[in-house]
Amino acid sequence: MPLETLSEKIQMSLRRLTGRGKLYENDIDDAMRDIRVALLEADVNYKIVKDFIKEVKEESLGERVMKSLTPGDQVVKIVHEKLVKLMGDEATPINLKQNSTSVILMCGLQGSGKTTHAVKLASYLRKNNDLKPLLVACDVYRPAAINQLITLGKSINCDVYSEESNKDPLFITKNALKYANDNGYNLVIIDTAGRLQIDEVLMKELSDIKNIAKPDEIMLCIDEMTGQEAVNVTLAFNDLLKVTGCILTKLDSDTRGGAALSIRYLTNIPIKFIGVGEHIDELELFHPERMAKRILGMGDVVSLIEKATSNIDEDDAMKMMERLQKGIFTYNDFLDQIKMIRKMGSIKSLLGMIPGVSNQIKNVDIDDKQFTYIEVAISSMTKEERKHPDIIEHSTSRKMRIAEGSGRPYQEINALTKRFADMKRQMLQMSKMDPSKMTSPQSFMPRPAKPHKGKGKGKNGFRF
Ligand SMILES: Nc1nc2c(ncn2[C@@H]2O[C@H](COP(=O)(O)OP(=O)(O)OP(=O)(O)O)[C@@H](O)[C@H]2O)c(=O)[nH]1
Ligand SMILES: [Mg+2]
Repeated sequence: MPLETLSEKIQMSLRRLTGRGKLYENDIDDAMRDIRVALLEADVNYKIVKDFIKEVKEESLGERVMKSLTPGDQVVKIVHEKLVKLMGDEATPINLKQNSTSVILMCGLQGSGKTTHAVKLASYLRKNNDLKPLLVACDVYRPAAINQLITLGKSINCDVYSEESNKDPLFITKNALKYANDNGYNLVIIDTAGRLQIDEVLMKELSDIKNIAKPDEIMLCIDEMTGQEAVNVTLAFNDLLKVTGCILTKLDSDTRGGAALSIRYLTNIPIKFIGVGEHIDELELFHPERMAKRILGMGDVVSLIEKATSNIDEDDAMKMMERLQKGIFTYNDFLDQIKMIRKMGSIKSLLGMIPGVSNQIKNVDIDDKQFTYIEVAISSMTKEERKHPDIIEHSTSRKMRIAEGSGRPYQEINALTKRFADMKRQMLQMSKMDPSKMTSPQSFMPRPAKPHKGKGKGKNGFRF
């Protein structure tokens, strides 16, 4: 889980304040000292830490807290508000053109995640903004870099423009833009080369590509593992390129959180996305509010719901609902449900988004392999058995055969059939409720973000 240590330490110091009827100045001092250490250990810039603690303390000693019946909760609220402010208050939408081809230029140091995130963005914007993306391979220095982009592009069925014989990124950019216009692509994402350190040749090349491509977004990939050094890297890239947004990558790794909490405050460049895994789906919009909630262990139900909405197909969910209303629930349906859940990520990461749960499960080993065992067991059932679960439930010989076929113990298969029967009963009971009062699970959820078309904002972006 990202920022786990920081999150734990802040929560621990705040927990000592909550649940008490009265707080004294030295209670607040103690908590602030611990939070200060936690932030410094997370590699947050010392100036930010100083300002942050000062503001939180001042407000915590004010009337709003001292006169409150739940002063500890008020301090938590203040810490939350200040964290949100530190990270930029509001989410900043991506800049895209409405009626012509948008261009995103990726940049960043070597290994910061440019290629992976070029592809993640292509997939994300195709899904959420209905765009037709073209990835462009402008890292011409390593043949492997072009192949990496081609392979990743293929994995999501996205076209990649590359030129094997051409070693000039400027020509490739020009040709790619023409190719995109001639072939109906309305989003061009340019992957570029990285260097270990900022060097003049690279910057010149990026700035030449920028002049040709006139990008709507210059996205800087920043590896969260670099801590507060990220600030200097961002400032250096910004000096030469006028970066329009950051993607904070590898937030799933053992990161300390320094970059997430420092970049916006010290550079004024918004973090627009976060990369939370190597997989192409593991990209999220950056919401200061939600990030602050995650840090404070207040859960992030909105992100959880969004994950569900973007990964569960509405038609599939409706079909399943209709089948349930007809009293049908088979092992095939169960398999489909498991697949839907698995698409959203690991169970532990999903549970961690529920308020109050992340703390309780942090030392619990939640084994996603259980799902695999169920899938293997179901795949060892015959077509007939999957459609008519009843014929397995009371047949020892069938259960033994399934156990043997799947390599799982008999007791496990026995328990699975019992649990399945219980689940089926409960689901069918639910589906017999007054249908006029029923809603599909999907209708509780917000719509996936669509390009913002409303008046007022002037820019094309997401609806939040
Ligand atoms: N865990 C994790 N790994 C990531 C993430 N993003 C990228 N990676 C991994 O980091 C490594 C480098 O990513 P790339 O996308 O190749 O980075 P790059 O900036 O294109 O690298 P160069 O082209 O060499 O400059 C790869 O092994 C990626 O799988 C992320 O969000 N989380
Ligand atoms: Mg690369």
